[in-house]
Amino acid sequence: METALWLNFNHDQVQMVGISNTNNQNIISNFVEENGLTFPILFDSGSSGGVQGGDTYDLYYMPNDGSPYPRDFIIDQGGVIAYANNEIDTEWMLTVIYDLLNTTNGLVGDINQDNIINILDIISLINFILGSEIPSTDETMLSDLNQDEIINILDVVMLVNLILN
Ligand SMILES: [Ca+2]
Ligand SMILES: [Ca+2]
Repeated sequence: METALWLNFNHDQVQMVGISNTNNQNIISNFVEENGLTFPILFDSGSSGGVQGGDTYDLYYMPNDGSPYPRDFIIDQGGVIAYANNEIDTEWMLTVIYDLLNTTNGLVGDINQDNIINILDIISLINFILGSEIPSTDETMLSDLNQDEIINILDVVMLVNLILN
């Protein structure tokens, strides 16, 4: 989550928050430290301070189900839930995020704009990075996969992952 989602995207484009099911600061701090997290963690109010969770946890808790409550959500630009899952599925989350970004930006990663993301787009991207081709304004936007306003090897890595997935 930290590296695949939070660190990969410009935070103007994609915001990520964790929601703790406890208000026990020691438990939260240990979790943050163990996992090297840098995204904000929110409290679930109403927690007793143990690990039983607070008001929101209680609302969504489903006893006797495999996993007791949905853990991961993606909320779109209009405030509508676009994804909810009770198991971690980073690849699926990335696909949903790209779909949401693409509704306003064109097909990010499709640098030659032929509606397919494939090896030809990787070749164009590498040529831009090496300076052997100069990208147009559109191509610059489509080449910046992680939306950090720099075109570099990180965008190549994301494009390769997008094609392989
Ligand atoms: Ca293409
Ligand atoms: Ca970039």
